[in-house]
Amino acid sequence: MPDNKKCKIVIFGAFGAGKTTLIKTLDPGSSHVEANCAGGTTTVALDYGRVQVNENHIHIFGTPGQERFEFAREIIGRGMDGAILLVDATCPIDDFIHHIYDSLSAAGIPFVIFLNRCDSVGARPELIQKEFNTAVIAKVSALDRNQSLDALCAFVQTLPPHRNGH
Ligand SMILES: Nc1nc2c(ncn2[C@@H]2O[C@H](COP(=O)(O)OP(=O)(O)OP(=O)(O)O)[C@@H](O)[C@H]2O)c(=O)[nH]1
Ligand SMILES: [Mg+2]
Repeated sequence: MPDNKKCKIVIFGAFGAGKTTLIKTLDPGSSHVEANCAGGTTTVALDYGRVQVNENHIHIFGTPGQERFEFAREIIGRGMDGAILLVDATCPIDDFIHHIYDSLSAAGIPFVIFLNRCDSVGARPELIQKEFNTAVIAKVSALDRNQSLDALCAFVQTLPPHRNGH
């Protein structure tokens, strides 16, 4: 990524996959619009955080994972330079994840799949990876800042020039 540039990255993924956690880890000063739900919180609007790497500003938006918030995902995604599809590596892939994958592919948005919760005993990233054998994939734990930051930076550096700066 060239110096002195900014880019918009949007994180998509299923309910509870770890999108908000990833943004909190990347930017401890990030902002979140959440509601209480059974045993925790759920995003009901969006997350926003910012990461600066050298002179480059990466603006990161998190989307709600509940299916009824499709309209919010559509709004938050406008003008994005790249996307992260965050997948819980402890659960099987479902139709919702395929829907996001297909939508990003059809729109020609550069995206990477982060296989999350790789710190958990039940994680099976290799099994999930097989379902997306044509996509760029990183194994992460959204609780681990170095891992998450490295994966984010590696992805942003792959963005074509017209998408990694304005
Ligand atoms: N062990 C482990 N727990 C995680 C990880 N990522 C997220 N979690 C936990 O998973 C729960 C849900 O995470 P969230 O970040 O709220 O998930 P979300 O994708 O934003 O969920 P929605 O906003 O409802 O779509 C929280 O209790 C997190 O602490 C991870 O990599 N490892
Ligand atoms: Mg969330």
